[in-house]
Amino acid sequence: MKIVLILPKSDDILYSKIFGVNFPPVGLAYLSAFLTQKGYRIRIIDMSALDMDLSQLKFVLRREKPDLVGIYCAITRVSQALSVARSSKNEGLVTVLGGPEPSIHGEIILQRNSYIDAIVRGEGEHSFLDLIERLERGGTFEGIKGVTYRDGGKVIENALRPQIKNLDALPFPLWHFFPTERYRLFSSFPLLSVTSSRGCTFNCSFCAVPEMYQHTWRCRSPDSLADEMEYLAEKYDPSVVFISDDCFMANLRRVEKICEAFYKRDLDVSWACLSRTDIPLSLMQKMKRANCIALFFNLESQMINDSKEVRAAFRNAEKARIVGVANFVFGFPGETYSTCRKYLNFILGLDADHAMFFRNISENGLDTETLSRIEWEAYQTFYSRKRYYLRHLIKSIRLFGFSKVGLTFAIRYLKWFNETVFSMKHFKDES
Ligand code: B12
Ligand code: SF4
Repeated sequence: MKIVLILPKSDDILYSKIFGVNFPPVGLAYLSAFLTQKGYRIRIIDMSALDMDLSQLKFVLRREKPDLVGIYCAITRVSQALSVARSSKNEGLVTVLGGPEPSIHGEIILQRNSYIDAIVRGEGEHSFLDLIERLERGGTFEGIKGVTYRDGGKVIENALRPQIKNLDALPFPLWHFFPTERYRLFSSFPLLSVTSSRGCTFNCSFCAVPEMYQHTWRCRSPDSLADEMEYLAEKYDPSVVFISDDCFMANLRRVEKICEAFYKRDLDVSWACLSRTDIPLSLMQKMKRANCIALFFNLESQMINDSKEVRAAFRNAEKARIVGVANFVFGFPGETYSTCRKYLNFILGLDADHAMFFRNISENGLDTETLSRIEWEAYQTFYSRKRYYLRHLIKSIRLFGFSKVGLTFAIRYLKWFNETVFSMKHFKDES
């Protein structure tokens, strides 16, 4: 059976334009490595990175002649994923959706869109494999754990699938099947991703992760992660590897062990991860020693009330010579334009090296127009501060001086930084 896995385009996301970033679809990468190991021929179509439209997709599908199309879908890709599914069905193919959005809204998606045959909920590897094998035998999807499917006019949600116990057993992604030349940060640094754990035991109301992973958190061993980093460094030589976990910092002792494993092997690859703010300086220093170059601190509006911890996190990152990035999502229910401005002022006072602002589009929060306005204003205000500009320039030169990235990259980064800051200023002048 021939299978095509597709990453549809995303809604317009400002951060990807500003930071010149295309994240590699690491979920599809693990899924395809697993299916390849089981003997299947997988073709990847990253429509997002390739900027491919539906007519080009149709052409590729006709050329490839797959039997089955699997489509990744998160909230920022829903309309594009549905269009891809419709086009695939028009080509007479079996269409299956996976990823966070169908994992939590599978039934509704199937009820409303008759061109989708099935949805794989949560972790994809075993459920998708079972579904493929069932198709090969000409059977229905009845009873396949983790799958929601259509049976005539009815939508049937099969039971949950027990999760993979040993994540170390999963094969490493085969990135040469992906358009890796398009996965870049600041438009020039080759970027790849790994995951070291899955799930989260917290229960934030806006988040899809707890339901996707049945309120559990599982992790790989530090050695398994170090093996994958070594493999990536040798085979693909990325400038940065992003650890794309739901909750990488769930267990700080484990993070420490991971750093020790990286350090022992003298891994020549820089990495970055999402982080909470209550990380001690000693751990950040260990992370730096293990080549961590950036921490993306997930900030929440409530943190403004306890700003001491947040300020300390950025101060410590600076002491450890790690780039501190403020990650902030605007527009949760109850927020207004003026509360968002208050959050922004708080972020401006943090001495963050960079800031990534997102819009909450998953709930009935702020309207799109206000969200767009605050998002732009946030980037513009953050990057057009004179004091920030000078400080960051000096800091970057110091950081590059100590890091393993080459002179060419340092120059490209500073070029990006300069252009970004000036384009923000330009925007401000115009408005
Ligand atoms: C890292 C991350 C980011 C990073 C990088 C994003 C990237 N593109 O890599 C940053 C910080 C930039 C980011 C930004 C945002 N993110 Co984000 N992000 C994540 C996070 C924590 C990890 C994603 C990941 O790599 N997972 C690891 C891989 C292994 O898992 P996976 O992709 O889910 O794949 C597995 C299964 O889903 C399944 N599967 C996947 N595809 C398919 C396809 C088929 C056919 C099948 C059968 C199975 C299958 O099999 C895979 C292997 O088991 C997820 C949480 C999550 N678990 O999805 C949130 C998440 C995807 N983000 C989310 C959101 C909302 C956002 C933002 C809009 C900001 C916000 N919070 O409002 C922005 C913008 C999104 C964008 N367009 O990029 C939501 C999406 C919600 C939803 N209902 O879809 C999530 C789920 C978190 C949440 N709060 O609920 N994000
Ligand atoms: S801590 Fe992060 S991953 Fe866990 S439920 Fe909250 S937002 Fe989701």
